[in-house]
Order: sequence, then C-alpha cells, then structure tokens
Amino acid sequence: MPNILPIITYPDRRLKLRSKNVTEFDKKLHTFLDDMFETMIQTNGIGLAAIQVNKPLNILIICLPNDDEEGTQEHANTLEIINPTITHSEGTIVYQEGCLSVPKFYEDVERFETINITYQDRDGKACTLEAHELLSIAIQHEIDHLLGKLFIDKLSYGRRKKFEKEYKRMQKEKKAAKE
Ligand code: QAP
Ligand code: CO
Repeated sequence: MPNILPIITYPDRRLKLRSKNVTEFDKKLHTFLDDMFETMIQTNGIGLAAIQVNKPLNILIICLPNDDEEGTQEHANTLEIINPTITHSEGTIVYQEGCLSVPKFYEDVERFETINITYQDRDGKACTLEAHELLSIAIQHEIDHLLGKLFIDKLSYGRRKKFEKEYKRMQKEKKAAKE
C-alpha cells in the first residue's frame, strides 16, 4: 500500500529550493512516485511536485480529472514527468490557480497556452509532449516548483499584498481554533 506523505506549506523555506535531476530510475523511485500519487489524490490535488513532499528532485505528477460527472482521477492517466525541459512555448492563457502548498487561496495567473517539453518517464525513457490549456498550465505550475517558485510569486504587487493579508488572517484563525 502506498503512503500518504506530509505536504510542505507556505511560508516553509524548503519550497524555495531548486530541485536536482533524477539519475536512478529504480524501485525506490517507483515507490516514491506511487506515494506521490496517493498523496495527491487524498488531498484533492491534480498536480504535485516532489519538493512539496520534501524531496528536492525534478519530479512532477499530474492527473487531470476525467471529463465526466464523477471527474474520476485514474492512476493509469497520470503523467509522471521527470527531469523536464520546456523546448517551446506559445500564446498566453489566464487561469485561477491554487496549490496544495498554499491551501485555500486561489488567484488568476498568466501562463503560456502551449508548451512543448522533453522529459523522462519512470524507466528513464526520453519522451516529448505538446500540452495545451489546463495540462500546459499544470505542467508550468509544477515546473515552477522545481525552480523554487510558487504561483503567488507571479502575482502583481497589489494581489500579492491581498494574499499576505488573507493568509495572515487564516493563520490567526487556525491558531485561535486550537486554543
Ligand atoms: C496545480 O494544484 C495546478 O487550496 C495543482 O485547499 C493549479 O492540485 C494545476 C488544492 C492550477 C492546474 C491549474 C488546492 C487542493 C489543489 C487547495 C492543485 C486546496 C485543496 C491544488
Ligand atoms: Co503547487
């Protein structure tokens, strides 16, 4: 059975680390990828970067919900992207993003509409992918994590201020609920 791993949340400084490339495509990596998937599903995520569970390696997973009533997320449909590089980007798109490491806060972010990437799969095989819209947004969001960046780092000065204010208020409320 896979394990649910604890997720690091803002303002933890470990989220600012730059992740390193994966060199060993072994059983340990496969177990870790399965734990990442379980963690993402149990926390209602659609994407997760390894650094969010305290492993500074260039690994991200994405599982978009099915386009049906249930919006099921299937392990078989999960993209496991290791050591990615963006080779081409085009167009712009704005989407209201969230992040498991910045719980309960959502804000519009501008990204490329289309990206092409090269990466490796869990067996180390070289792959390429052209992504559009939500998948493209999700990959860019997760690649930013590998570079130590969060979506809130991309907000305008005014919106960042709004975030800091809301976040402080939430932390206070959490503290008050504990006492
Ligand atoms: C990144 O984000 C992403 O605040 C993945 O309370 C963002 O899975 C991909 C989540 C935008 C595509 C578009 C956030 C769950 C999940 C929360 C997530 C929360 C519970 C975020
Ligand atoms: Co995130």
